[in-house]
This record gives sequence, C-alpha cells and structure tokens, in this order.
Amino acid sequence: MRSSHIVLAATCLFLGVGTCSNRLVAVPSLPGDSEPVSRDLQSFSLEFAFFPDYAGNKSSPNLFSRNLLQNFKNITGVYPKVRVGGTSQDNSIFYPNQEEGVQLIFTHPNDDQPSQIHYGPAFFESYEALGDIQYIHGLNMKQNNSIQQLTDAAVAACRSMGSNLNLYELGNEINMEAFKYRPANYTLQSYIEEWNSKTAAIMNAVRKSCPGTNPGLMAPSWVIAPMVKSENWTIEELFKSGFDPRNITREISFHHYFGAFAPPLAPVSWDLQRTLMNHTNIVENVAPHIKRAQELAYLGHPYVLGETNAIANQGRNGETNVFGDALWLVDFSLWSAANNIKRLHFHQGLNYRYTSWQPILSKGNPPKTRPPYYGQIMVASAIGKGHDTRIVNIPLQEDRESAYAVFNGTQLSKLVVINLQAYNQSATLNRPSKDYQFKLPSHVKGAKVERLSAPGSDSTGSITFGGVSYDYDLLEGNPVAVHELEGLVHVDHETVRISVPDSSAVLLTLLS
Ligand SMILES: *[C@@H]1O[C@H](CO)[C@@H](O)[C@H](O)[C@H]1NC(C)=O
Ligand SMILES: *[C@@H]1O[C@H](CO)[C@@H](O)[C@H](O)[C@H]1NC(C)=O
Ligand SMILES: *[C@@H]1O[C@H](CO)[C@@H](O)[C@H](O)[C@H]1NC(C)=O
Ligand SMILES: *[C@@H]1O[C@H](CO)[C@@H](O)[C@H](O)[C@H]1NC(C)=O
Ligand SMILES: *[C@@H]1O[C@H](CO)[C@@H](O)[C@H](O)[C@H]1NC(C)=O
Ligand SMILES: *[C@@H]1O[C@H](CO)[C@@H](O)[C@H](O)[C@H]1NC(C)=O
Ligand SMILES: *[C@@H]1O[C@H](CO)[C@@H](O)[C@H](O)[C@H]1NC(C)=O
Ligand SMILES: *[C@@H]1O[C@H](CO)[C@@H](O)[C@H](O)[C@H]1NC(C)=O
Ligand SMILES: CC(=O)N[C@H]1CO[C@H](CO)[C@@H](O)[C@@H]1O
Repeated sequence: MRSSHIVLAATCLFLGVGTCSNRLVAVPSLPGDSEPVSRDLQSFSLEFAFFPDYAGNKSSPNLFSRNLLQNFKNITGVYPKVRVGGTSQDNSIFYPNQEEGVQLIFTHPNDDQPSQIHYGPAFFESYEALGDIQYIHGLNMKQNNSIQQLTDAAVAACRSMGSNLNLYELGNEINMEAFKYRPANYTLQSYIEEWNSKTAAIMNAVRKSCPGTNPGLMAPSWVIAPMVKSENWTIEELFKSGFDPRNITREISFHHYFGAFAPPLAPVSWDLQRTLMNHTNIVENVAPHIKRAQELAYLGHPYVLGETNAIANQGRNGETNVFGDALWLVDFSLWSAANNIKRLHFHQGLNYRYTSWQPILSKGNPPKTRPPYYGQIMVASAIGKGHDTRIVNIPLQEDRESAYAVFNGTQLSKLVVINLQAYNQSATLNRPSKDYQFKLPSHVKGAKVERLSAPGSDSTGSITFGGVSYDYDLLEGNPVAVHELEGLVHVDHETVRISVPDSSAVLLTLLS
C-alpha cells in the first residue's frame, strides 16, 4: 500500500485544498556559538523499579529492548546512555544477601509504582543484558539510617558494572521531595551538607573497592515542572553555597515535564494541541534550561535533562501514548539540541502512559513499540553518524509548525519540517497540508525524503519513519520496510518544495 501522504501532497499542490502556505523560506546561516550535537542526544531514563522488566537479566535478556536500543547505534554509531533511577530510586534498598534481583512492594496493586524496592546483587545482571551501554546508576538519598547501606550499593554497582558504570546519581528530585521526608527545618544548606558528606563516603568506598574506575556524579537531578514550587532552592545558590567542593560532578542534570497528569485536567485532545503540539510552548518550556546552562557554563560540565518526558505522573492516555506526542518529541529534541542541551533522557517505566515501548506483557498490555519511539528514531536519523553535526532552528510564523536545518560542519546537509496541526485519524475531511519552499545552496541537486507519519495525531499504531516500522509484532523491534520510500525531490532554481500533511514531519537529506 502506498502511504497516503503522497496523494495528500498532490491534493495540496494541484487542487489547492488545505492550507498550503507556499512561502519561500530562507535557511539561516550557522551562528558562531553553535556547538556540535551529541550523537546520544536521544538517551533514556529507566525507572529503577522496572529496570529488570526492560532489560531482563543475563540468562534471559529482553531481546525486544536490546533491538530497540541497537537501532540507535546503527543510526548514530553510538548507543543511547541509560540512567536507572527516578522516584523509585529513593525507595530502593540494596540487600547484599537477597537472591532475587528485585522485589517490588506495592501499597495498592494498581499503583503506577511500588512503594518499596528491595534489590540484591542479581539486579546488576540486568546491566549486562542490553549491550555495551554506558549507565548512570541511581542511589537512594532519602534512606537516612545507614551510610553502610549507601556505600554497599555503590560498591556493588562499581564491582559488577566496571567500565559500563559512567556516573552515579544521589537522590531524585530532592528540591520537590525532601519536604516530604526531611524535617521542616531542612534547608538548602542541609541538603548541601548531606550530599557532600554522603558522596564523600561513596567515593572513598569506591576508591577502595574498585581501584582503577573513576565514576563521577550526575547532579543535582532537580525537577522543574509547573507543580513544583521550591523558590529558595535555586541552582545558582546551590553552587555558590559550597555544593560539591571536590568537583566530582561530571554533568549538571535537571528534570523537565511539560505538565502533570493531575487535576484540573483539560480535555485531552485540546491539551495535546495546546501543550505538546505547540512549538511556542516548547520554546517557553525549554527557555529556563537554556538560560541556566549558559549561567552554569563556568562550571565546565555538560548540561543534560537527566529525566524528561511529556506529562509528569507517567503520562496521560490520549495525549502521551499517541502520535502527536512523537511530533512533540521531535520538535522538543531538535530545539534543545539547537540550544546546546547535551542529552535528553526520556523516562520509561512499565505500563507508563508516555513510555517509548512496553517491554513485556503486563496488566494486559502486550509488548509494543509506542509512538514516542518513532519520534526518537527520526531525531537520531537527523543527527546521524557525523562528529560535527550542528542544528539551527528555522523560524516559522505559527505555533503549529517548526523547521530545522542540520549542518555537517558548516555545510547544510538536512532539513526537518514538522507540521504540528492536530489531525484525527477518524476525520472525514481530506487531510490538509502545508507547502514549504526552502532556498538552498547551489551545490544541492536533490533530496531524499523520509517522513514520520501515521493515520492521525490520535493514532496509537501504524506509525512509520521513512516507510520503516519497528513494531514488536513484525520483527521484535528490528526495522521492517512496510512502505516504499518516496522518490527523490528535485531542486529547481536552488529551491526545494515540500508538502507536509497535518500531523506529520519530514526529514530531507540533501544530495549534491
Ligand atoms: C545493525 O548493525 C549491526 C552491527 O553493524 C548489524 O549486525 C545489524 O545487522 C544491523 N541491524 C540493522 C537492522 O541494520
Ligand atoms: C532472570 O529472569 C528470568 C525471566 O524473567 C527469571 O525467571 C529469573 O528469576 C531471573 N533471575 C534472577 C536472578 O532474578
Ligand atoms: C531540625 O529539627 C530536628 C528535630 O526535628 C533537630 O533535631 C535538628 O537539630 C534541627 N536542625 C537544625 C539545623 O536546626
Ligand atoms: C524562602 O526564604 C524566605 C526567607 O528566608 C522565607 O521567608 C520563605 O518562607 C521561604 N520560602 C519557602 C517556600 O521555604
Ligand atoms: C501555544 O503555546 C503558547 C504559549 O504557551 C500559547 O500562548 C498559545 O496559545 C498556544 N497555541 C496553541 C495553538 O494552543
Ligand atoms: C571540574 O571538573 C570539570 C570536568 O568534569 C572541569 O571541566 C572543571 O574545570 C573542573 N572545575 C574546577 C573548578 O576544577
Ligand atoms: C561531513 O563532511 C565531511 C567533509 O566533507 C565528510 O567527509 C563526511 O562524510 C560528512 N559526514 C556526513 C555524516 O555526511
Ligand atoms: C479530534 O477529536 C476530538 C474528540 O472527538 C475533538 O475534540 C477534537 O476537536 C478533534 N480534533 C481535530 C483537530 O479535529
Ligand atoms: C546515616 C545518615 O544518612 N545520616 C544523615 C541523615 O540526614 C542528615 C541531614 O538531614 C545528615 O546530616 C546525616 O548524615
């Protein structure tokens, strides 16, 4: 079956149906301060409690997860980095004598997360199941009755993970959580003293037990989200007040969500358009991180979003498990990359409503590649294998559209256009599209066309990028071509013309 966008593009061009803007857009030149984009921009954060469900273990690795991660390596040449942490990290206790890898204790069986996690040495087998991946292992800061428990966990990690242990993290979203389990007089200064003394104990234990390894810390892993109000906890204040005197931090990590799945809830399809499928809103949400990254550049650490996703509290059905979320993910990722944010760890958990894939059958939900994964694959494809890739936003007029230029060194090499106008798969009207013309350098003779498409922004399946499906049911997450690739587009008079249906995106790879 030919994909429908070809027909729709023709409708736009020849019959004039829809909102074909037909403007000639100039591609901005590369600004002097642009930095190369990390090939592992698309990275992951796996909820601590559910890491074994995602990874499996040595004797039975989760091949589906392994395939989905391997796809990134094939596209960019490097694996995503994986942080194992989240709220459940601060409810996890390491028991050196426990035989089972992990025991999850749920307060209510239908809760999204267990209230307690007990893990033993076998938990670390999961780190060997997915491939040669660099990990960030989360340690519990909330637990406050034994330093030994903390250092045992750190030592178990460095002993079993060796060089695959990239960083530790101590505590999750303390700027929001500390008030729930520390006394009322717990201040920023208390936090600084606690973090400094606990990380000193961790590093001493690691130096003794794992000589030759040198893992640092990802910190402070605070969260910025609409519901978090911790006005006296600013990172500028943190670093000015004696945090990390030994400079063991290697990466500054913040967490970010675009909203929360909590009352009052706006209608879901309205929120999808308003909050996620909205370039202006993405720009506004990322702005504080861009500013903070610039202000903290003097520290000499990369700035990453160590845990992020669309809507906090594990997402919202109809908004984060649908194709519109994949389009949000592409725009959010490219905007962040264009503004020197080094990595985005998209948070994952079993049965979560925003997860990129469901790794095993659980609560009636079968293993499945979900829409956000396809957005991640498109971003990875835009970045590719180059070591000097730079990304620049191409300003457009509306909230519901977005475009980027990708450079190899100083040479324009790719274009991305995202049409963020919601389109329901059940709609009966012809699918409208927007028509763009870009002015290109004279050496460009044509372009390869790869589209991110689905029946609608509310689709949970039938998604492809470049005609390729990564569905579990086809080949367990390996790529399968299900649509023919569209023919090359020609470049006439140094101009390329491309039609982008509502709720879809396109990657043009320029050919000389
Ligand atoms: C990915 O790359 C590996 C190693 O080069 C190769 O063995 C494998 O066939 C590739 N997979 C796909 C789906 O291209
Ligand atoms: C490894 O995974 C298999 C399959 O889920 C499970 O039966 C086994 O108990 C796990 N091993 C450990 C040590 O947890
Ligand atoms: C905070 O309150 C606790 C009792 O809840 C007390 O033991 C501790 O000394 C107080 N700390 C400071 C810094 O005032
Ligand atoms: C912030 O600090 C000020 C001054 O110390 C204090 O009055 C205020 O209550 C604090 N706010 C919060 C939310 O702790
Ligand atoms: C997009 O977001 C901006 C900023 O939050 C808002 O002002 C605007 O109304 C939104 N546009 C749409 C189409 O929802
Ligand atoms: C701290 O370490 C980082 C590398 O992780 C380095 O770039 C920075 O200059 C160091 N800062 C100080 C004050 O030594
Ligand atoms: C980038 O340009 C360099 C120099 O022209 C070339 O060798 C390299 O293959 C290009 N990389 C990509 C990913 O196109
Ligand atoms: C999609 O369907 C929902 C629910 O029926 C409706 O509220 C929304 O306006 C529709 N959106 C578009 C873009 O047609
Ligand atoms: C054993 C332990 O972890 N104690 C810590 C409890 O928390 C306070 C700060 O609130 C630290 O100072 C202690 O070291």
